[in-house]
Amino acid sequence: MPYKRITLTHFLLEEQRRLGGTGAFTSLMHDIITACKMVSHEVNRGALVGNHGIAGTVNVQGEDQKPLDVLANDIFLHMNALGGNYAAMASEELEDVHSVKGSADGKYLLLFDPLDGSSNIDVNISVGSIFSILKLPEGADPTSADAFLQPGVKQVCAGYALYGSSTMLVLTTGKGVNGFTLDRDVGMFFLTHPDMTIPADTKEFAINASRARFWEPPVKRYVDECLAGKEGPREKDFNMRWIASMVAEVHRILVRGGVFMYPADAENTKKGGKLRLMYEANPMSFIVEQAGGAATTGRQRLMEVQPTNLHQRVPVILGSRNEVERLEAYHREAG
Ligand code: AHM
Ligand code: MG
Repeated sequence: MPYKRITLTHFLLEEQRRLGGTGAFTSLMHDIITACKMVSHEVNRGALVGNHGIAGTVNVQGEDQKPLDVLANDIFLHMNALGGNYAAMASEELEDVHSVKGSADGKYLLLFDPLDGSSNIDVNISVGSIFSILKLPEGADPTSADAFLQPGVKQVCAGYALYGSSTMLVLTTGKGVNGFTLDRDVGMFFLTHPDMTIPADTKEFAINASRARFWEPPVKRYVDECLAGKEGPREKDFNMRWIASMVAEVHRILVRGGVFMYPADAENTKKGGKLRLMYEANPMSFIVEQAGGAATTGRQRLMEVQPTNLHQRVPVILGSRNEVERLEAYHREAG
């Protein structure tokens, strides 16, 4: 059989040739890939090098930081500053915009969650990194958060790295979604999941059911109908999953379909929801839409939400198109 493996580097160079790019984008992707490989290495070494437990610091969200939250954030900041492609960066772990010194020519803005699902680190369950790339608007000041406050439809690239039983990098530049698996011995990502697509229908949903007492009527109706199975109005049995690691949930949905919900509820609605719009919901929505799925707050397409704050939270419902549309209809009917 002829040898056919394609590296992520070759894949990006091919894209660059196709789009007639200058190489800036390929170089910037390289920095992200290196950062993800380094974080993967640290996640993998875990307790051997003291990467478990808590760091003793609290981030801008008021959450206890884990040593790996801090380390992954430092790796992302350092590796992505080296190429000079970014004018500035923003992270879940930093209150303010991080300006990149000496990058007067940087034309892009990088947003990231360096280690999502970090409550799973100590129990050795999958975590991931999420990133979103925006263009620096003409004349905008990259040291101000205002430059970043662009709706998700403006993203030029989004992706995630999943540190699971294998490490994967999944990516979109607005022309479909492709998945790459890290070969640790070679030190390279190889294309293993070309043209990932989400089936329109599903029999699997994901929600943190411990919050059921706070749910709004449309979410409660949807889940009750799923739980009623074959005898209920949906006339089929549903399965349920909750990993508490959004990267792993979205990856499952890309591979076999499903719907993921972290909706607004009576307890989190004052804060706007649980998940962060700019570096969690938007990049995942871009990927999900590019794979043929849909992403909504329940009342609005997620990527059309106009951000007003770097760390703004938002309700998230995403995955198989027909289920997401059903949830939107339930929200409309509820008023
Ligand atoms: P984090 O960025 O602090 O890790 O929080 C985001 C995570 C998501 O990955 C996941 O979907 C959610 O929080 C789980 O929340 P909960 O613990 O309420 O189930
Ligand atoms: Mg997160």
